[in-house]
Amino acid sequence: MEKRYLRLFFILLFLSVIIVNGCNKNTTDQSSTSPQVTKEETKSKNTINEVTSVIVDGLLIGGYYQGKWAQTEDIVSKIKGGETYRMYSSYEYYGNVKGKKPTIEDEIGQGYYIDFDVKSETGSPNQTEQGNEEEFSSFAIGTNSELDFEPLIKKNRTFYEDIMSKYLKKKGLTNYKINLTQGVSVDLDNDKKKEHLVSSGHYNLTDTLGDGWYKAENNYSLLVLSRDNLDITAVKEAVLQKAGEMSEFLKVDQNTDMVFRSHYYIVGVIDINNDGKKEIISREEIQGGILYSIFQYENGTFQELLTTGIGS
Ligand SMILES: [Ca+2]
Ligand SMILES: [Ca+2]
Repeated sequence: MEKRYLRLFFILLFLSVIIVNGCNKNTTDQSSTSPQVTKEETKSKNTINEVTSVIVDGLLIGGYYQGKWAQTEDIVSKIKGGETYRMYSSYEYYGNVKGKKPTIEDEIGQGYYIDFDVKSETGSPNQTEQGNEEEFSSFAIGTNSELDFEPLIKKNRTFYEDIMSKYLKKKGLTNYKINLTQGVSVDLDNDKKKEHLVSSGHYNLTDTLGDGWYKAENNYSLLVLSRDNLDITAVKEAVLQKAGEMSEFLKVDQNTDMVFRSHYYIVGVIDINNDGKKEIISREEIQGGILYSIFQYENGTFQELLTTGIGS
């Protein structure tokens, strides 16, 4: 874990240098790149991007290739180094950089990581982000095209807690505590109205069964969607199952309902493959690993396009 946070720190450091250099912060990423990025770009070779790769927190999570969503293993050999990447946080477009050839590294688990061809010489992380450190993710899309990027915005905490509270009440889960992981608002379907995505999870330490499992009663993780004048719906829920064959290992009765602890974060909303429909990149933190997913939201439903995980 530590190494990953070190990497995140350096990404933050690098991003802060770009911010300091005065990159424009437009909704669509047609703004010019910072002087520093341009300087670095001239040193590296230019490679036309063969795939539209998606990198979150330095990890290659997959991409879009020949008209289809593709897993990391299917595209990694197409990335030669020298490709162009558009760098973002959940809230801002930062500018373009060049990426190096992916290398296998063992952080939380083995994965392909891409380093970017930018040096950060001075400066300290600049807390211009609206999110707290835990929520912060940077991502990069490897493409030569301009993309439609939709920055997340945050309303006050109570607004999102109310949404979660309504959902839990509707489900009859009155004893469940609200413990907000993230609340963001963003237009997912280009109708000019913002949808609200709220994640919450609460686990009583006394209910732990070990290895990420908890007794199901009163413990939960949820990612829900709220739209004006419509029902609040669940997008993702923690894995729920009976102990079954695992009961011996977890020292519980076979019929014990248990839930696998997870925490959901929305990383960013952007039209990765330039088809006019925005994708949602999410991160799910679980025991010993992270799952990254790309969704599409259309006609009121979510469709999972790609999921990749790393971990032990
Ligand atoms: Ca909308
Ligand atoms: Ca799209």
